Amino acid sequence: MLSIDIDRALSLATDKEIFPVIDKVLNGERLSFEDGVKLFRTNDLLTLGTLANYVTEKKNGKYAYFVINRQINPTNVCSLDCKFCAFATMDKNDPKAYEMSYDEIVEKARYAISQGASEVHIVGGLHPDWSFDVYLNMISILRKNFPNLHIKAFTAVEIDYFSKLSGLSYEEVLTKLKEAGLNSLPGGGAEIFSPRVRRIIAPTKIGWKKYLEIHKLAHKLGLHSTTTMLYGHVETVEERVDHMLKIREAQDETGGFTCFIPLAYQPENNELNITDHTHGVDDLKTIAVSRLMLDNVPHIKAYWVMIGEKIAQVALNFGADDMDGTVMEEKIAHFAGAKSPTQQQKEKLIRLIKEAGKIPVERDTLYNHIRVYE
Ligand code: V47
Repeated sequence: MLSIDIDRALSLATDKEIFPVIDKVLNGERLSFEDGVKLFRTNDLLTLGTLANYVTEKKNGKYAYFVINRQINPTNVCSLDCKFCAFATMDKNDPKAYEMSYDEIVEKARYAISQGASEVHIVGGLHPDWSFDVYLNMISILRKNFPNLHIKAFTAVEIDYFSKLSGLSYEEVLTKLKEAGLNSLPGGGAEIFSPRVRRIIAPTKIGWKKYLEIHKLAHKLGLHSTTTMLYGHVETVEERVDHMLKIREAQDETGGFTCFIPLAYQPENNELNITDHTHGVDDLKTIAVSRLMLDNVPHIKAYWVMIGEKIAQVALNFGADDMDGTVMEEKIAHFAGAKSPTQQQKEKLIRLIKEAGKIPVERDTLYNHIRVYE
């Protein structure tokens, strides 16, 4: 049951430019590239939010999800040279370089499980001295120790690297990882698909075609994945909409993406000359437009780490229905100046969701309900 009287809510809309887009959404029609750009350009933020919230509630009712999870970043030594990244170093002798042992990784996972975690989310650098087997064994060892833990690990960028290291095809790499115990892929590495932007911010990273090829292949092998978009740097709104449409097209083919996560760019300690964080209006618009454009992606995540708890909470009425989770040890955004905490208590997530007027649901990685906090 929708809690919104949508006609009454939308009777207050002020921007004539988006009236036809509103009609399309209410009629369940798919939005075009031009519609997405208009939505980004509107100043009628409340109408945009109302419309996105309407779509969210049609898909997920009043549920808003969180997961008890832990991020583990096994190394920050990386052979890529992404200009926005403050986490990685190319030099393994850099004082900030680190490598975790298998024991350390297992202990981190063990602690997470003792705190109720159902998921570990593992991503890290493309270490020039590690073979594919080093990464593969990481998964086998975790699986041996924790038979029920959901292991969400390795972005498409890492999968491409493993393929280069091992001489195996993407399909063979994914199959080996799956056999070792991998359950799903995280969405990192997407950045912005536009080749123009990639040349500036991530010149040595794989392009969008390979990123989506790997995700689609993973889906065909029975692995689900999430997908992301890094915004708030040198991209245009047109490039954001184009990024969303490419994801929508891939999702039409496989249906394997569970969630879309807009990642707000954090500007510190990196080589891009941008000094400002994203602001609230842009964060909320990006969440709302994502919800409206990606009609075939079940969930939209307001990642509190990058947009802060306050905007993430408001985003739950602007199209988001997920806050990610407890995270326990966040490095990537915090090395780059994120102002949020590095971890979150479950109780706090429940409170943020309840205050937003939604029903908190502890989920597993695939959005099965673990506990509903009515
Ligand atoms: O791929 C790196 C981004 C990503 C910065 O799949 C930055 O559920 C902002 O993908 N400012 C890793 N972002 C994090 C990620 C993620 C996070 C939470 C959930 C999921 C999921 C995925 O972080 C990287 C890159 O796109 N990133 N540096 C920065 N300065």
